[in-house]
Order: sequence, then C-alpha cells, then structure tokens
Amino acid sequence: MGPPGPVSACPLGEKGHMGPPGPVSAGPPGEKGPMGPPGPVSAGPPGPPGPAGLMGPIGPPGPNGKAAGPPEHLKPVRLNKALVIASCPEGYTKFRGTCYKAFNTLANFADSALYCRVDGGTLAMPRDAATNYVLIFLKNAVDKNAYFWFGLHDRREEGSFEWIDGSALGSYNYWASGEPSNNDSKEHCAHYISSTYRKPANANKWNDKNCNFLIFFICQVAPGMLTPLQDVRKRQAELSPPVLTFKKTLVKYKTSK
Ligand SMILES: [Ca+2]
Repeated sequence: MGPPGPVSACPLGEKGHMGPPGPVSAGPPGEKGPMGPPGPVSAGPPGPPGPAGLMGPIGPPGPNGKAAGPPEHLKPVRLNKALVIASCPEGYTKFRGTCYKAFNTLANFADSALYCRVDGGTLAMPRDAATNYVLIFLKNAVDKNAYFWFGLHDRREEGSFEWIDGSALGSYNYWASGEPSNNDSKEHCAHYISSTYRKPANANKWNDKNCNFLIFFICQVAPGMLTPLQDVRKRQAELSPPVLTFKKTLVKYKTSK
C-alpha cells in the first residue's frame, strides 16, 4: 500500500452563533431573614373614660394651723370694763361733762392732735367763755410762759376758722387784738398766748400761728370713752418713733404785732 496522501488543507469555517442560555441553576432556598422593624401604631380615636376608682383611705392629720384673724395692731380694742368708768383719764379735769388736760410736750399742731387722739379725744375746743377760762387756768398751772395749741384752725379755707371736729367757729372768740393776722400768709392754727406775755392785754388770748411751730397743747376727751391704759400705752409706743424725730428747734415765743 502506498503512503497516505497529503492532508487536505481546506481553510477553517466561520465562528458559529452563540448558543442558547443553559438551564437556570436550581439550588436549594436560602435561610429565613431577620425580623423587620415594627410597623406604625394604629391611630384610632381614644375610647370613652373609664369609671371613677374607689376613694382612697383617709390621710394622717396635718400640723396645727395659726388662728386666722387680722394682725395684732388692727384688732379691735377689747375694753376692760373695770377701766371704763364715767370719769376722766388720769391728769384730766372735768368741766361741764368734758375732760381737759394741758400737756407740757412740744409738738406741732398736727402731732398735738395725734397725741389727743391717743387719749381718745381731740385738741380742746373752748366754744364759750366759761370753758375758755378753764383752759387758761389749766395751761397756766402747767406753764405760765408757754404757748398752747387748741383745736381751732383755718387750714381748709384761709380766714374761715373752724373747730377741729369740723364745726364752725361760731360767735364766741377770744382773739388778741389784731388777730388772727395770718402773718406771711402762713398762720392757720390757733394757740393761747402765754400768761406772761410782754403785752398784758394780749396775755392768755388767742393768736393764729404757723402750724409747724413746736409748742405745748391742750386736749379734751369725753369721760367714760377711754381705751384701757395698756392699750393707750401700746399706741403711744407705736406713735413715739415718728413723734420723737422732730427737729430740735429753738422755740421762740415771738408773736405777731
Ligand atoms: Ca397771728
């Protein structure tokens, strides 16, 4: 036999088309995943209120409270009947049913009136000659050289003198000659001139003076209208600080011409 013939040398064919995809791999299912976050809360309308619960047990007693009432200084005065008698307070002199006292305490007109109020009264009001002479007697027994306020003024209306209880002066008066003078338009309060005044005709008579002048004064109170002594002392103590802050002024007994 002869040798094999030469291998046929044909050129290669073209590349074929891509084949169809193979079958999907069908492996076993994966494990269960973790639990997801909670979903939104259901937002339905609130239901009706439930019934009231049972009353609880009674609690322990609280601490003792303070007695209710106004502060001490505003409480009404409790009168001690033993002290309320139809006579005058200590140092007062009764005349025609009214008690009078001349004080040797320096004060301006307004504070004099306050002192009298502490005793349950007012500055004295000599509405007639007899009472006027009693007051002159009382003031001179205390100090013949001093001036004394009494309850007459024209602070409300210049020239219209009135008693400190608001009543009009009336027909009786005991003004010194030329008084009331309202010197410098500053004299609105009445006082007794001293008994030893250099012009005897004007001694013990009435004069109008600057109400800020510091002189003595005369009070009047109704008998039996007293506050108990203890209460008076208490009120005096309350009044003392402002009263004692007066400027110490040299008192000159200078009168108008
Ligand atoms: Ca005068």
